[in-house]
Amino acid sequence: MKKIDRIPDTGQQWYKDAKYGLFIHWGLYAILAGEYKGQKTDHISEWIMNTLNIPVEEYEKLAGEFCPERFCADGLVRMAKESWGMKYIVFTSKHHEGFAMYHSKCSPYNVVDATPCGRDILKELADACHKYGMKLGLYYSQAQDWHEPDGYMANTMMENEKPPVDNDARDFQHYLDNKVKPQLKELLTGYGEISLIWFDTPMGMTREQSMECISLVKSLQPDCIISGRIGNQLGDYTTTGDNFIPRLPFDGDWELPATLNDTWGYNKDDNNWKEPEQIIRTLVKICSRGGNYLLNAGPRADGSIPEKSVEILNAVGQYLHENGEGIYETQKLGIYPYELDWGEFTGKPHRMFIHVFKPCKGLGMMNLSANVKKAYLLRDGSELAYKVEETCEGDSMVTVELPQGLRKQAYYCVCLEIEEEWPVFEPLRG
Ligand code: H79
Repeated sequence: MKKIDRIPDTGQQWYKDAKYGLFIHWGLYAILAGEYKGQKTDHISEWIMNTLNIPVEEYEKLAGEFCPERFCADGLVRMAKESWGMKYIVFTSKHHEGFAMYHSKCSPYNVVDATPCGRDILKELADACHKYGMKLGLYYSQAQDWHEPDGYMANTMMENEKPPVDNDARDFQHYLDNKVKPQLKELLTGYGEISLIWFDTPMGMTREQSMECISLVKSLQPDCIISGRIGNQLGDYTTTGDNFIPRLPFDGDWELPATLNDTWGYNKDDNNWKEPEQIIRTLVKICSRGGNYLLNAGPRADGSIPEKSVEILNAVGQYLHENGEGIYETQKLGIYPYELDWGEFTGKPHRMFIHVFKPCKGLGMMNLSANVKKAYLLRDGSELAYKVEETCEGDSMVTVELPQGLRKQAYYCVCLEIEEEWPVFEPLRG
């Protein structure tokens, strides 16, 4: 595939500053929770219609069971903001299954017209986001739509045998003109400010078709950001592979979409949860490399968030509550030449943040050259002693000294105020 040399830029300061957002995957797949007629899926659960080859007429019937009696948009948005420290939410307005989680006038296959609950879930969420000043983005599957004869469907390694789909035989333009564009128009005109559209899996979309979607979005809401997966390298930022962390600092705006366990949609049997510590370390790495972390929660069919997800996100939120200054609004740093087993750096002009993940006697940083003016514990501002020196080999070295109490702790952050705008990381030399 030809890659275009262009540094993607959203032009939106809120997005560059946000660093941490909540992805919400919710649709009819949550009712199945990873199991259909006694058969469990081994794969991401929102793909169950595809991987277990469930016929459209069968899958559609799930809508009749959708009953989100425990869903409270207000509570969820407040929790995401206040307890979890998230700055934006991206919600699945329509995933590959084709079901609209809002009141669509151009397809009756939606959460108001096709379910007994009759609630416009997106309206509830949008109202709560606007109330709490939470930026709202919408996931919209623009290419795959397994409910429509002309939408694409990825050919997968099937658990149930089925003939391959011939996507080339489908009238994709017809689907684009008659479902995607009218629905995008509804989403961007009926729910107030929409800050981002999260397109996904462009598959065979042409450059012109990607452009048609972009032009429509920008004509309705010019500040709305387009995700990297609109296709044809036309997005406003780079979306990394799902759960794939770039190893190095990466130019331009970018975002890592990630799961808390091994699925996006709810799966009752998936207990492979990441530890909060791992999430924190990943968040810090992403910040030091210049990106945003879009971390997923998959509500159950009744709208409740799995307790384990809440527990993990609360713990990460606690770290952010104390150390958020070293996360939000940070910018990409240069490449520090050593892999530290105890921590990781983030930075803002004239400030370097040392995130410490293990008990340490002191924080020694070789090949860091900076005129340090002050070192302090971020969570309470208490000053720490430090030394700026040269090693016997002639390398620069900054050491932050730690009081006894701190030496036993982990998951805290130290701020260095420095004279330079950015610290200099000296390369290794012979
Ligand atoms: O929305 C989430 C996923 O459903 C979606 N992107 C994130 C944000 C996504 N689309 N495609 N993929 C993820 C990757 C697809 C992987 C596949 Fe498979 C491998 C498709 C077929 C083989 C996993 C295994 C899904 C079905 C079988």
